[in-house]
Amino acid sequence: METYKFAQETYNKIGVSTDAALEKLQKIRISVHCWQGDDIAGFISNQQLTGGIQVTGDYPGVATTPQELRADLKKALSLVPGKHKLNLHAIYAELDGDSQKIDVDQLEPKHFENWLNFAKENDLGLDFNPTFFSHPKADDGFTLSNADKNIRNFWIEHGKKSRKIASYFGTELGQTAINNIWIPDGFKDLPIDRLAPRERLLQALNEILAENLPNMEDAVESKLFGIGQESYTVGSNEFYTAYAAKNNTYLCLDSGHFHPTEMVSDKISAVSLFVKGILLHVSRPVRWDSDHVVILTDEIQEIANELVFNQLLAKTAIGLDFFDASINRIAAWVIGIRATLKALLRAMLMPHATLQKAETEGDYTTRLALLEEMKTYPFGIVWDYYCDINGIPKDWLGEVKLYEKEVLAKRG
Ligand code: RNT
Ligand code: ZN
Repeated sequence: METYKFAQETYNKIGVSTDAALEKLQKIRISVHCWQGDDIAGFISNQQLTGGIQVTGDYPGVATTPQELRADLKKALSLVPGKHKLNLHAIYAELDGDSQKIDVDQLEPKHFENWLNFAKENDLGLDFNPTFFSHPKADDGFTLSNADKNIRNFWIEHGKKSRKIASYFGTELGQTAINNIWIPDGFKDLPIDRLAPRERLLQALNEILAENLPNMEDAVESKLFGIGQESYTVGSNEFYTAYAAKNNTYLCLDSGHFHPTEMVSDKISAVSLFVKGILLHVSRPVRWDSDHVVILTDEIQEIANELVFNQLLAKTAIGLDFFDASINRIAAWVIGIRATLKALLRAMLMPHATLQKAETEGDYTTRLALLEEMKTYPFGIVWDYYCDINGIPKDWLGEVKLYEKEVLAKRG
């Protein structure tokens, strides 16, 4: 408390209220991706992970059942301040008796009943993703843009069912659920026809989105390349940016989905002027779309600054998308969620009005000097205090290690 008072006063002197920042931060829900907990395996396919994404590492204790995954998520969420959302993929359905009979084009809300109950019990929102990979019908590399009408229709049906599930979640929880469409479709080598697959994707999306559903929002996620789709992806940035703007959907920006010198932080303000909303997939690309655990990098900070400075938090949904199997998976979640929250807090503790004034007056010296000075302000004290008032143990890692010993180590 003494130390918090010191930080409070230090920030007050530059016109920043730490209390107001914490109040604002408390309202933010991060959409936590369930797939960090089981290396994107899911429960309904025994197929290998496909779609040009890759998880590396074999750290022991991976969750292999819905019960284990929920227990791990619960542990992770107990070590981060705030109330959040859980982001599910269709492959996390629990089919029980239906497992032999149904495929992903027949999924229904009832297959996610346990997840919904888990969300209710833990005051979580839910988001959803149709899974257009790790499935025999995606093995030729094309789903919604497949030239084969039957395969295309199968995936269109999956997309429609997914929206219904999202809408059900949103209705049940009284919190809008986002249904995010990402497909892996693309070519390894130079295509002759870049247009036709995009025409088919456009048509397929229009069909999927045709019905108006309550309490859900649609998002579309672009990508520059995948492993095995290096030369061409159907759902490129231009395709989806235009699609989202024209069709009034959210646009999903994944921080690993662009050329390494292209920054999502610079794209946010631009697209915000044209799309209904933005969904972020906060991730950390290292040399490629490697989906490393999010840490407090300059780019994460810049993204947070954009959202806070431009008052874009209201039209932005913040989701995480990383997967690391080389370290404790629960720690991975905790590190990534905490880093994202820290970046937001730091942005909220910036003397924005002073910086804006300096910029407006052309005083770029002050702008740069102040930005640099802020890096050594006692933000860590404010963060610790925030964790404290939220009942989060300082030694969260100790808790993870204990859980590893008592629970993870005993898994087969
Ligand atoms: C893939 C996309 C996509 C997936 C998840 C599992 O490059 O980022 O969002 O990571 O849907
Ligand atoms: Zn993503």
